[in-house]
Amino acid sequence: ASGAHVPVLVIGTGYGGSVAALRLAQAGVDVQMIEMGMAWDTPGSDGKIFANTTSPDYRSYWLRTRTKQPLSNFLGFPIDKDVPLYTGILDAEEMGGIIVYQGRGVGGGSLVNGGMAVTPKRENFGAILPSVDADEMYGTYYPRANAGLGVGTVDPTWFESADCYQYARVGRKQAQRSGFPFVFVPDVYDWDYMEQEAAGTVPKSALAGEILYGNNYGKKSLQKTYLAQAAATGKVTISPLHKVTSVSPAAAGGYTVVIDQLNTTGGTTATKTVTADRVFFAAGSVGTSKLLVKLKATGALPSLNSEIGQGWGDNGNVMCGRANHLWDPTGALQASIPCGGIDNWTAGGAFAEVAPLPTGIETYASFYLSITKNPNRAQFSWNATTNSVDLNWQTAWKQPAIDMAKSIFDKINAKEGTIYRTDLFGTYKIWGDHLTYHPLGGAVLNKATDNYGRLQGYSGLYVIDGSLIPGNTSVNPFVTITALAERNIETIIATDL
Ligand code: FAE
Repeated sequence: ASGAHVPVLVIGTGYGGSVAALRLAQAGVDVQMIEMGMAWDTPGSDGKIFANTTSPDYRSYWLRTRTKQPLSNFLGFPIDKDVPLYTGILDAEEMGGIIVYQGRGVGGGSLVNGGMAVTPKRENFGAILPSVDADEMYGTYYPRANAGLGVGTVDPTWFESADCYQYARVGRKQAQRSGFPFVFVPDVYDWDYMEQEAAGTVPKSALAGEILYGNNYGKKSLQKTYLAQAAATGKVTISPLHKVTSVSPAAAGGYTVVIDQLNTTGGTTATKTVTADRVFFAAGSVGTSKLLVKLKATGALPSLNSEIGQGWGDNGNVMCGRANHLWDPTGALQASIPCGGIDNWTAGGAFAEVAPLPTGIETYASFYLSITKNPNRAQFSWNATTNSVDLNWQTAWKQPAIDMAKSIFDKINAKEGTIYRTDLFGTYKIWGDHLTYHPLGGAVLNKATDNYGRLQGYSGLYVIDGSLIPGNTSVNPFVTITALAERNIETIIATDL
C-alpha cells in the first residue's frame, strides 16, 4: 500500500530477485517484491495459463499489437500476426541495433526461456567474472544454484530412442563427423515428465511445442522453485503489475520508491510511494541498467559512479539454420527443450545449442542458437530529448559472432555437402543477428558496484541480477546469474543486516 515502510524491497522477480528474496526471508527479513509483469497463475479461456508457440495470442507479447517472433519467416513467408495489446509474457524490446527478448511476469526470464541450465567450464570462469573467487563458486555457489533450480540431464538411454530428439541425434552425428565434441546440456525441465509426455500418459508441454510464451506443465520455472520456497516462509509478498519508476534517498533514512500500478493494457491506474531500508535492483540487465542510468541522469541518485550503464553485451548470441539432405530428417515431433550442444569455444569461440524447430512437420532443418565470444560491448545512456534510455549497440557488431559460429557450421556444411537455410529470418538471410536472448551487464560487478553488488555511492542499494555480469558467460547465463546472487546475498546477509 502507498505510504508503507518495508525493510527490503526487491525490484523484479527473475533469478537474482528470487534468490535475494528467499535467502533474506530465511534470515528472518520481510521482503516486498515488485514485478511489472503479470502473476501467470490464472488460466485463460482455453483452460491454459500459457499460449502455444505456434499460436501466439493476447498472452504472448508485452504491450505489442503485432507479434515479433524471433524466427520471423518460414519458407520465406513472414509469420508475424496481429494480437491484442496486453501485458503478455514475452517482451521483444527494440533497443536500436538489437531486439532484446525478456520474460515479463512473476518468475522473469524463467517463464519464457528454454530452461538450459549450464555451468560454464571452470577454465573459462576467469574471463566471465574476473573479481570472483572461482574456488568458492565451483565449490559452493554453483552447486547451491543447481540444487535450488532443480537442474537435471536427459536420460542418455531414453535419448537414443526418443522420436522427439531425432533432431538432436542428427545434430550430434553431424558435429562428431566434423570433429566437434557434442555435449549434453542440463535443463530445469522435469525429464521424467517429458518421458511421460512421450508415452502419452500426461498432458503435453515440451512435446506440444510450448516454450517461448510459457510452459504449462513440465518446466521448473522460478514459480516452482525459488519463489515457491520463498512463499513458504510467509515473509515474502509479491506485487505483480507494479512497475518501479524511481528510487531516491528518503529524508528520514532509507529510500523512497515510486511505483506505478498497471492495468493489462499498460496504463497506469495508481502511483504509490513506499519507503524501504534497502532496495535490490533485480529488474534484469536491461531493466536495472535503464533504471539506474535514468536515476543518475535525472538527479534521483546522482552519486552513482560513471560505470553505470557500461559493459553491456549480448552473450554473443546468433542463430542459424541448415538444410539437411533427405536422408537426415530431423523429425516432425521435436521436444521444445534442447538437450545438447556443440562445443567449439576454445578453438573457435562458439558454443552452439542444437535447438528445436517445433513446427509439427518434417522440415529437414537443423537449427542452432550459438553463444559466442563476441568482444563487442555497448553502453546505455540517458537521452534528454526523448526522456528515455538508449543503448548504442549496432547490428554490425554481430559480425564477430557470425564468424565464430561459422567456425562450426561452415565445416559441418562442407563435410555434409549441405547449405545454410536462408528462409528463417527473412528472404535470403542466413544469420539471425538482430536479437539476443541473453542480455548481460550495465551495472558490472566490482565496477558500478563493489565485489558483492553494493552500488557505489549509496549504502543499502544493491544490484543482484544479470547486469552484474560483463556481457558474456560462455554458455547460457541463468545458472551463473543464480550462483552469483547466492554468493552475494550470503555476504550481504552476514555483514549488512
Ligand atoms: P530477469 O529474469 O529478466 O527478471 C527481471 C524481472 O524484472 C522481470 O520479470 C521484469 O518484468 C522485471 N522488471 C523489469 N523492470 C522492472 C521495473 N521497473 N519494475 C518492476 N519489475 C521490473 O532477470 N538462459 C539460460 O540460462 N538458459 C536458457 O535456456 C535460456 N533461454 C532463454 C530463452 C528466451 C526466449 C529468453 C528471453 C531468455 C533465455 N535465457 C536463457 C536467458 C535468461 O532467461 C535470462 O538470462 C535471465 O532470466 C536473467 O535473469 P535476471 O534475474 O537478470
